[in-house]
Amino acid sequence: MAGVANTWGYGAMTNSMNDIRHSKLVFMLGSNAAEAHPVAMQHILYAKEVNNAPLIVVDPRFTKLAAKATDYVRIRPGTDTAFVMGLVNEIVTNGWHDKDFIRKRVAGFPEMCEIAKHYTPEVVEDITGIPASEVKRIAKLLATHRPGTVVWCMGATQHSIGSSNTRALCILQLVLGNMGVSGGGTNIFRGHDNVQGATDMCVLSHSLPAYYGIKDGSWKHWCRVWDVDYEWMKSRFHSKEYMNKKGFTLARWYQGVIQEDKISQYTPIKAVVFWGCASNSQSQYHKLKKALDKLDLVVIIDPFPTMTAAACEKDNVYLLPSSSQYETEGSVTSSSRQIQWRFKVVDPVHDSRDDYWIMGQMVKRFGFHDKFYKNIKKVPDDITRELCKGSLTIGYNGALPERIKKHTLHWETFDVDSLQAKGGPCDGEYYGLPWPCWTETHPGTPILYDISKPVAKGGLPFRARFGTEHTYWNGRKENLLAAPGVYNPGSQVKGGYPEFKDIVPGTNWKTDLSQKTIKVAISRGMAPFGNARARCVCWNFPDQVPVHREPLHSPRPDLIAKYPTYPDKKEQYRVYTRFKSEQKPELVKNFPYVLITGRMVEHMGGGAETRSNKYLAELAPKMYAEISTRLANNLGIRDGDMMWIESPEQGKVKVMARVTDRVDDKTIFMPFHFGGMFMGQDLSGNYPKGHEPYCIGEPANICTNYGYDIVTQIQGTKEGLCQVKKA
Ligand SMILES: Nc1nc2c(c(=O)[nH]1)N[C@H]1C(S)=C(S)[C@@H](COP(=O)(O)OP(=O)(O)OC[C@H]3O[C@@H](n4cnc5c(=O)[nH]c(N)nc54)[C@H](O)[C@@H]3O)O[C@H]1N2
Ligand SMILES: Nc1nc2c(c(=O)[nH]1)N[C@H]1C(S)=C(S)[C@@H](COP(=O)(O)OP(=O)(O)OC[C@H]3O[C@@H](n4cnc5c(=O)[nH]c(N)nc54)[C@H](O)[C@@H]3O)O[C@H]1N2
Ligand SMILES: [Mo]
Repeated sequence: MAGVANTWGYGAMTNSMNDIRHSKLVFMLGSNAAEAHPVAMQHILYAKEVNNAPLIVVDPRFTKLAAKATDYVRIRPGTDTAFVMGLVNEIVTNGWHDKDFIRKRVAGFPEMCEIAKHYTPEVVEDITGIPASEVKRIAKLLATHRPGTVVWCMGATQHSIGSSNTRALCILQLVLGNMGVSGGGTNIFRGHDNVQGATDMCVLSHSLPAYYGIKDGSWKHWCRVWDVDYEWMKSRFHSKEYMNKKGFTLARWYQGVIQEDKISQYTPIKAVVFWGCASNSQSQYHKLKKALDKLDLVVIIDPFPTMTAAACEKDNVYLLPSSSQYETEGSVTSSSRQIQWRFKVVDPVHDSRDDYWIMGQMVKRFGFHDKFYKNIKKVPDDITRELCKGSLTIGYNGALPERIKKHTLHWETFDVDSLQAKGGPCDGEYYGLPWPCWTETHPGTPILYDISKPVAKGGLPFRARFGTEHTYWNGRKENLLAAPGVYNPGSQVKGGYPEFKDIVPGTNWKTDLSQKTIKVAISRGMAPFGNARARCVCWNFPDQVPVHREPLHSPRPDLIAKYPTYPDKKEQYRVYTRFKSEQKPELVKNFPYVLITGRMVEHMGGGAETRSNKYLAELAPKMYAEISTRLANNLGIRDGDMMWIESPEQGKVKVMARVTDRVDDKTIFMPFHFGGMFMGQDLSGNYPKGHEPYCIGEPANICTNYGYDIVTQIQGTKEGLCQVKKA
């Protein structure tokens, strides 16, 4: 069957939640941490209160986080790249950039500046709606409060140019010299419990575990780890081509069934397994629903039936009740790259089984249990051990189950500010052995790219990953390794160096399973992955330097002409993806409002869990849309009235109006946690009897528009257009 990937998240934190306590400024773009990361808020508020750090919040909505900001910046959805490149330009123009850091540790700076200079404060104002004076003021705040941290979340990533947003934010931190230092960094607050672990272990269709790309060498590496024959593995695929071909993503798998966009696969998809995934989290839901009706088989492995069960009209669905996190154990990895052991609280209740058991049974019935489980004597410890053994790229190899458990059991011995244990059985180690944890005695890496510490004590330079030299479009050639004089204390080489290889002939630090290469590097005071410069120019991306491109569905036809989107992509993760052919300037006439979506603190994801909890359901029982006072009055809509929100692709939902000036007069916001309704129709009769959630509502994703990131194919659920009518 085709692989299906979850590409929601993007990246990992370079520092940690706790390290924000050292920040002199906190810049948050597209995050509503007050609702989505309420525990992390304590560190953000600490920086604000104790360090007097400005808290800058960039969001189209005045959110609960914005309410805590010292500086709230209202931005037009989908224009963050223009704003951030504008900040970069303003910083460089005024000479506020960290010249020493850039000279020694950054690549492609002059080329990046050539592009950034287009984004003058006036140009930024036109694109983003942020006054030019605000652009200048925020740039000055960033320059005068170092080190500052940059935090981003889904408001930055869920766009057709989401990957450009994330790169622009990295460039901002490089220009300010805020990388590799406590209080700085690029800190992506991630999503689910253990989503970092899930990404690290590859719930993705374009790589193998630990970011080993799907290539022959990686397959051979993992086959060695799993102790299975590579030739046998190859024989499991339709053809060699498919072994190394990216699969479908979670955002677009249903195209593999309905094929509205052309697919590049030898067969349509016939069956889907939802393993801890609620389908109403996917955009264009009315189209996904068509796929559910067409499939031969739908399997839901979840503690709850989810909206998927209610949406399936055919008798093609199997429910396998899985247990919850409290009824199982294993390792989980946090946003801050820290690993913890989760101990079991109770045995699985009712007739549920834990995910390991279900997985084991499936593998048995598919007939290859003997191959994959022969070295797994104890579940889950031996599974963790196997992942550690193979995941050398991100240094999971030192985080063995015994060490993780010891940390979790002694977490009171770790310091809240530094994350380091003071005395006790984990003395000197960092909590959760933040990856990379290179050896069985390595303390973990609390801050990535920090050259003030020896590598053996948690320091690291930037990784050498893209060769040692590059020639830019203007003909300039640059050495990509770090400048002389840049090295971690104790390094045998006093400057840049490439990655380690051929210590064991024919292998490198990523593929040497004896781990000798890594140990040799550390014993020389050096990083296994080399010591290079961080890139401002990514020659392997569609835009080498991030530039503004209008959202696919934009309210500004004039800017579509000036900043058009990409050409269509013929084969992106097995499906044709429309960009240019989808960007129609006239759309705004009939769909005049911008639609954005996001979270509320009371509910989680598709809401199957939280809407099945009567206390949370009581706190937030109703699906709604935020609409500004002026717009509501113009449309004759009063707070609490029902209204229809309609998408350009014939999706529509009937929801309650919440009249509020959190949103501006052109923007509608909907939370995406509801399900159980479909375009005005009540589906609660479709849930298994007794398993209806306590509250139901329309899925916002019926209205979220077509549109996907050019690199990751994340769905653009934070840009789009809609129409609003009183119901
Ligand atoms: N209570 C609760 N907590 C959660 C979750 C949950 O469902 N419920 N989900 C978890 C998961 S999986 C994730 S990924 C995280 C997500 O955490 P967040 O990304 O913080 O949550 P969202 O509300 O989706 O989006 C954040 C903000 O982005 C803004 N935004 C929309 N468009 C734009 C734009 O173009 N530019 C900018 N700058 N901002 C924009 C929205 O108005 C919103 O306030 O939360 C995690 N935590
Ligand atoms: N419009 C819009 N859509 C969005 C977003 C948005 O901001 N706007 N955000 C996107 C993002 S960032 C994300 S991450 C996705 C989230 O989308 P999903 O991952 O589909 O949403 P969740 O509800 O968190 O789904 C998790 C499911 O796992 C089940 N579950 C919980 N514990 C276990 C377990 O131990 N085992 C098993 N097998 N199942 C378990 C829960 O009951 C739930 O049904 O939504 C995306 N969709
Ligand atoms: Mo997420």
